[in-house]
Amino acid sequence: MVTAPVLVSTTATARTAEAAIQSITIKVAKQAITVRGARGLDAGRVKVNVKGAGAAEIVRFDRGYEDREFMKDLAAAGKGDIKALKRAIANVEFLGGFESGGSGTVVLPGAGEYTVFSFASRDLAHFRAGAVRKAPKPDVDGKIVARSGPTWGGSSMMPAKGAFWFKNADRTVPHFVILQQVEEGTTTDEVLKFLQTEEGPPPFLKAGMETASISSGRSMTVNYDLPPGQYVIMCFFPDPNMGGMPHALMGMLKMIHLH
Ligand SMILES: [Cu+2]
Repeated sequence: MVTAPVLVSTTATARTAEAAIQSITIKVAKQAITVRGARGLDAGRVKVNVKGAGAAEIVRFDRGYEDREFMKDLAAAGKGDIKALKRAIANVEFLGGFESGGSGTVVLPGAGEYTVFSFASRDLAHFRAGAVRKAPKPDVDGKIVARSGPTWGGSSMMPAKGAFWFKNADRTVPHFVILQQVEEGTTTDEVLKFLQTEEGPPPFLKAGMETASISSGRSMTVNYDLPPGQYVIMCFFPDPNMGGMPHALMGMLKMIHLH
């Protein structure tokens, strides 16, 4: 980044914007999830850092749907119970989150209680947010958009390090992003064939990253730092209208280059 002399007024604006972004840190352990920095938190855009044993996902429950129902539905959905999956999708707003070591920003839509869960923990954490405080969207280097179909839209090229904007523009179901490095020249047909048959060596290289899920209409920004190369964008959220089939197996695959 270039450091240049700036006008006093610009500096003042930048300082205000910086102060306006709040930040929380989520630590995931098998027995417990802890949230730091949530005291006095306002809703709106919040910086989130995740540490510990696994990914953290921030959600908001509908009135009358609580921890017990969520844990039950999550476990049942994982075993292929489509009714439980549909109930969870209907009652839970997925707001985003990051894998361990990951960070970015998520938007808390309004005052109220939020829940944090992780597939790596048996615990749930809760925190409250006050009324929405306006905070600017951070600059991004690319965008990844989930669309109805389901298909991917957005950038076909991004820098290897930066932040991308992930938006769920699909009207129906939650989606998440996996960026998985592949051999240069790999096609989505080749990846799909592997996913469907699981025959032959996986066409995947070592590098990759993933985000938590976001519901229809939600977005988040995701910081990333990956080796340059070709990546396939995938989502494995189970589709309730396709018997729980992960979206990637329905062909929700797109190639992107990081340079
Ligand atoms: Cu999906």
